[in-house]
Amino acid sequence: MPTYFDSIPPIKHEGTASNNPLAFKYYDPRKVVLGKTMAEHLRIAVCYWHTFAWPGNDIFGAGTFDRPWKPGTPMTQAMAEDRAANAFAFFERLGTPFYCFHDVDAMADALTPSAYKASLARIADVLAAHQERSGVKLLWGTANLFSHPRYMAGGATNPDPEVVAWASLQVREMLETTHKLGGSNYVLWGGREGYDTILNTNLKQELDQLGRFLNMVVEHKHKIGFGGTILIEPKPHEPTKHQYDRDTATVFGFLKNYGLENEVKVNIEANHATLAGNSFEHEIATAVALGIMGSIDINRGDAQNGWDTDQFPNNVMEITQAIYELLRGGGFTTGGFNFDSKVRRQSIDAEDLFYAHVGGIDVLARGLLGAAKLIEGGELQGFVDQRYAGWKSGMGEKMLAGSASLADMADYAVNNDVMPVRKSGRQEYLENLVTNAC
Ligand code: XLS
Ligand code: NI
Ligand code: NI
Repeated sequence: MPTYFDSIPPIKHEGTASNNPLAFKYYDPRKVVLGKTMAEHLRIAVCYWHTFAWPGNDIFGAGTFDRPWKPGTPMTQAMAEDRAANAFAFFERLGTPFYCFHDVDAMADALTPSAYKASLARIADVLAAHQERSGVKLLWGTANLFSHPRYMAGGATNPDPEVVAWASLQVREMLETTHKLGGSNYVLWGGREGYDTILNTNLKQELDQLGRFLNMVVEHKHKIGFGGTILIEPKPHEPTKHQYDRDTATVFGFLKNYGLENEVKVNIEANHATLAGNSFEHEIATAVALGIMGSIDINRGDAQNGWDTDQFPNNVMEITQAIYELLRGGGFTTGGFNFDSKVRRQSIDAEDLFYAHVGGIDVLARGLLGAAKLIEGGELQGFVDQRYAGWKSGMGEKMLAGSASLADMADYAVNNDVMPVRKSGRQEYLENLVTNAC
């Protein structure tokens, strides 16, 4: 069957001397870095929604993309199959190992709960056949609990239990579909799990609903024997004014509160981190520190506006710092880098989809190489280790072990006439190390 991408040759690694815009300059899937191949480190996925389901609309204007598989229009089974064939033609040409999708990105439209089940099952068989034929795997699946008007007041946090029953149906079916397709993770992004105004919201009730819902998802995961990781994707707002999963630290508190900190990890998105007023590397470092680092949605925002613009990453220094934090935490296990990024509305050609991904993947590869240089050089880690060396012995060690009290520490200061010597934090020196590694 012919596809939209037939004129595009498979993307190859040609190295930094190449001028070919449809070739990787840095990403060489077989290149070994710190004992693993680039492909194993980065575990790259293409997302179905922005790249194949989004028609190129924005809040002021209609879709600009004229793709043969008709993004955005009501979908029949034939259209859904056409979309899947085109999506896999894209993945295969790009040569990336994974993809991610929401139920409604891939399936034919269905109005009733039983039609929903049947329609999802039909497209799951088609996706399974494409996976089998191409070798492309599912990084994660998810259910869309935010687009349909029924979810205007929330999915799991809706005031109406009948809406939560619908949400349960979609999540159960997509969790089982993800399991059937051999997915490595299952993601929950709570786009509408928050409020537009606190005036109409029972916050405690909604948090309890969300906590119970997530427990139900974990119980079901174990019941069906799904071995992948359940991931929450933090975001502070948009579409709601406030989302409960606002950032990684907030999600950790929520998981602790509902007894889920050993069951659920986070899917960190670069642009969501910046919307929350955090840096991307802060979110990764926090997740690593709290033991909940799962996967990453890679994209970037725009410094001049406060939306989730989902642009393709292009800042090598930022990505180097992010991958450095990721590698310090041991790198991905079930997670990977999912390109939750979209081309701009004026980038209407098939080539644009490739330029975007090729560039983004090369930025990740450069970030990986830079991070590996920083790790091999050891200066950054060495500086940090030496900065905290005082905690390895004496009163510092005793305090952390719990054998010195507040009074013991205070008396130590008095008895020894303690006068600490200030030491430079060396920020500029450390920033230069990162710049020079890129
Ligand atoms: C939206 C989110 C969404 C999730 C999947 O901002 O990034 O795309 O990744 O529901
Ligand atoms: Ni995302
Ligand atoms: Ni997003």
